[in-house]
Amino acid sequence: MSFVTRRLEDLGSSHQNGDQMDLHHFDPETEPSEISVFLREYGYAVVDHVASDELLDRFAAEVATFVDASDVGLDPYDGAHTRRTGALVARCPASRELVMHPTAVGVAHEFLGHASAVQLLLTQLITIGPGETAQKLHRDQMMFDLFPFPPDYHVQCNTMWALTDFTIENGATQICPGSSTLPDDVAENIGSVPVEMKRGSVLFYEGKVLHGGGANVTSTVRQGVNITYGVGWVRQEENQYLACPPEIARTLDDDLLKMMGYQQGAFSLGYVGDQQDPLAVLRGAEQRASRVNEFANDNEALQPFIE
Ligand SMILES: O=C(O)CCC(=O)C(=O)O
Repeated sequence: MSFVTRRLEDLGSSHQNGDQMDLHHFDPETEPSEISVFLREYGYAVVDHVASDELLDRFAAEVATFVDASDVGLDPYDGAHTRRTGALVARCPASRELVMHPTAVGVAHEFLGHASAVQLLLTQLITIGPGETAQKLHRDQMMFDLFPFPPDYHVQCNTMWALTDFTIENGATQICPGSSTLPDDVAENIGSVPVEMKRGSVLFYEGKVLHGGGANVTSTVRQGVNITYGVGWVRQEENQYLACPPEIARTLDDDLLKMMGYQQGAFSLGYVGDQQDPLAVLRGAEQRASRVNEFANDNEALQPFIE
């Protein structure tokens, strides 16, 4: 029996019984490779207790005034009671530790290992307020102009860090496990499951899985730090070069800058001017960008182009 058929039968029977499907949770010591395998099969993975209270308290203090100044959404998709606060790398130094957290970066590299480079696509604190209704379920990869990526080509690897506890009542992300390869009409009918998790836990989900923010029927907010990663050759959802101005970018370390896009996205993508390396240019140095022959060392498919 195929995975999809098995999944549909599981989901069908659990819904008929009125039961809610249990989501699998990993412990924080789990190897990124194991999390990535699960993510590939089910479209999501939850890892408990990854970020410390100390880090999240620092982040919450740094972001608070920006949240107050963020507008609620203008349409049902963004949410009339939901505030989205971006540019986190520039505004909140603590967010840099989340962006570069070894668990997140490890899973992103495992999951997107088919690409020459992995880059940051988005940083956004999503604050779902009381009275918010459920967001329409969607697949994030649709943002790439609805390009029909092949079923086995993953373009992104997303994280949602719980800054508050995520509960069914306060708007926990809703996910349809196993929906990634199903046609929309079938996937929409299998139902979604709320990703309940404690503050400091992180939900991984990929670009093909149906998901959406939940309804908040409590009197308090649900806050999730959405940090997404993608293959190096696509346009970033949040423009990192402008969201983080060069004077702040120059104070950041190389690994974070490379993740933000100050690297080549593939063998001829992202150079500056006369084929200069973007990180070197930011630092005021001169260095030729890598050419196809250097990328060919790691990619056999490029060999014919250098022979
Ligand atoms: O806030 C959430 O739980 C999910 C949000 C989401 O999927 C989106 O805004 O695209």
